[in-house]
Amino acid sequence: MRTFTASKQNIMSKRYTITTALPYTNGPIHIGHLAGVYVPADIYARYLRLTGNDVVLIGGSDEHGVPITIKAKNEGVTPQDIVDKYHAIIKKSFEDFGISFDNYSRTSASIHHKTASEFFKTLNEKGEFIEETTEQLYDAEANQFLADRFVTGTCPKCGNEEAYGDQCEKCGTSLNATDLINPKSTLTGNTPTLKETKHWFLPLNKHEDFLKKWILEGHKKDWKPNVYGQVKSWIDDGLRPRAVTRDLDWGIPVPAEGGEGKVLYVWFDAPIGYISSTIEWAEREGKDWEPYWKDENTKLIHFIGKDNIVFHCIIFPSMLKAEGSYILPENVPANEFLNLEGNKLSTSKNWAVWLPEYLEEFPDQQDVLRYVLTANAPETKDNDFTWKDFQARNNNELVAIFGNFINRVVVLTNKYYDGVVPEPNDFTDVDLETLAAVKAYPNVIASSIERYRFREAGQELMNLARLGNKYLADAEPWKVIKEDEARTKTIMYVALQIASALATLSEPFLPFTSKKLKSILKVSSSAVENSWNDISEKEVLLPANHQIGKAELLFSKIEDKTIQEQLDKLEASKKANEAANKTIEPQKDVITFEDFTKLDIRVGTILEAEKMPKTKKLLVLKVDTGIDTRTIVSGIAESFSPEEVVGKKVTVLVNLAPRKLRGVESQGMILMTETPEGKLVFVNPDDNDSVKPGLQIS
Ligand code: B3M
Ligand code: ZN
Repeated sequence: MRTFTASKQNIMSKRYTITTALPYTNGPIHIGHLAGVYVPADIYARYLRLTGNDVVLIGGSDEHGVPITIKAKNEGVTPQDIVDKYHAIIKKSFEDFGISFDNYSRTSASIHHKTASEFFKTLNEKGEFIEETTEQLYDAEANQFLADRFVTGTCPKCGNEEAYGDQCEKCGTSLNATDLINPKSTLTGNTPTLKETKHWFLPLNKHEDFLKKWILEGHKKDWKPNVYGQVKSWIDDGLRPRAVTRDLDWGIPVPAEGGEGKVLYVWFDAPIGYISSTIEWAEREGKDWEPYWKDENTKLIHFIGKDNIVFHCIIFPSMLKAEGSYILPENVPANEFLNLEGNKLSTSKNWAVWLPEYLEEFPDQQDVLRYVLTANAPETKDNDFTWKDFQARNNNELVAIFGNFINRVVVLTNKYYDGVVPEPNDFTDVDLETLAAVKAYPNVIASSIERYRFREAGQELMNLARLGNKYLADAEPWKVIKEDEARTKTIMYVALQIASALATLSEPFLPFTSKKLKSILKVSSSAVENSWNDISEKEVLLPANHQIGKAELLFSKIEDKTIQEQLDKLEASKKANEAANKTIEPQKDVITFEDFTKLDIRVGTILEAEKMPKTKKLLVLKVDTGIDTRTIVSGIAESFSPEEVVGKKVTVLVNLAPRKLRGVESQGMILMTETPEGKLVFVNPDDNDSVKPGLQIS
């Protein structure tokens, strides 16, 4: 490990390399990605920049791995087509939501292939791998070795029957495919055979002592319990060699003799993507990348979801340690999972709020989602996103507290003083206490951020807005102005100081709102634009005689109708899933031909229809059966209105024993079927004119 001379910047500033999990480019990203990884990482990076640190926030697309090849195969395109499409969509989503990456790269980039290949070669030349020919799962029909998502089976640790060849997503255990119980190929459904193949293995067991000392002793206090606990259980279970190559054709070719037809395991190459993205950034900015990865004074922080803990706390650090010249992560503040309306977010079941769709339905309201996802972040346990809570936090906090306070301050300053910050007169004790309280907020919020408690930090920001709102409501300048001009000037001056503090301190959480508020207050990139530390250090945040701008709404109320539309969308997804997963009823017991001839099934025409009073499901029909016109009660009211069915030719079982339904005698049955989405459909006879009521169906 090298030590680099402190940069010219204020030596109080530290250097931070902040990485964010590289999303797989096999689909768009959703609210779970933002909540779990990217909003917290962005809050952290923005805060550190605002407090004068040297920060690089690194991201990129994870473009290798089996999920991408499966999607390409399903869509009849190449893996490169898939990654090109979704890399662009994901990169745009991050930009749209203000995730302030210094660089967002991709692992199909040549800089990454070069960096990962060199990393592998260095370890190989140092003898850090075990080269071994072993029996691996093989699907003869698909002529494909089965690893990662090409095979599923039962997890030997937790019994999850949908574990993958490299990881069980339920308990997080990392697996070798041959560990799976009852493995099944996801390509053909076949039970795999075993076939010999050579791979390179990283002997994690060799790094066990180092990991125990570095993590179990060294980070017991500062790593989150959910992270420390998972790592401890893996180490206690005993670490084993893990294959770092695969028999695949999509990925980074293995740069070693005997590596033909093999690629680096995606979880070997992807974390190196953090390094290659940093190199790409440094080359573009004319900087030296090495201090960000090799200076022991640099703090390396990995933001990830809990399913990536083993790769970031055990495998990647073992790789870095084996290579020998890199620093190790200072912290890995992994979040748990975010659920949606009580169910797990699922790409395959379309049970998600996709970021591109959110922006279509809530244009320019990125900060609302950032705020709500921060307020509900799954920091210590899985948490649930509900649209009702989204609406409540927007309307009751962002609109009613933050937005209302700012709007009042700006409207009244324009109304009373044409937008000019008034000269204050004597401060009361309440004024002085309020100004003192404002000065405390930078450290209060910082303390939460620096402990990765972003929910807490976001609520402290809202408490500052509450302070302003209460101060103004208690001071009632709109009344005081009638008797005491001098007092009103002081009240508005104090309120404007609070508004100015909110403009600065909101930036990590609400970057779009912060920018808008700075523009309203006319402080953007001017002498009166305050840094984070200014808020607690400067006596005056917004000086008298400064001219502010006109009022603009920062947030808008979200109506019930808008929320209902979102809930209806999810309901439709649920029905589509049920449809997709609906099992076909097994055949009933066999009947004889004689049994069948007992059924008298005729063509009928519905002549009249009306809703059965006090029920949602029943229609009372008048049906011309060709034999007679009779009443038939049918449970189709939730699928059809009376108007829709009058005149329809239908299939009628006419010799069904009459029965009373809600006091009405029903003399027969209209034959229907139900679609997987739960919609009833008539079993219609051929609709040509010669088909008349009374014709027998047999
Ligand atoms: N591509 C994302 C995931 O597991 C995975 C992260 C890689 S970070 C190096 O969902
Ligand atoms: Zn498991």
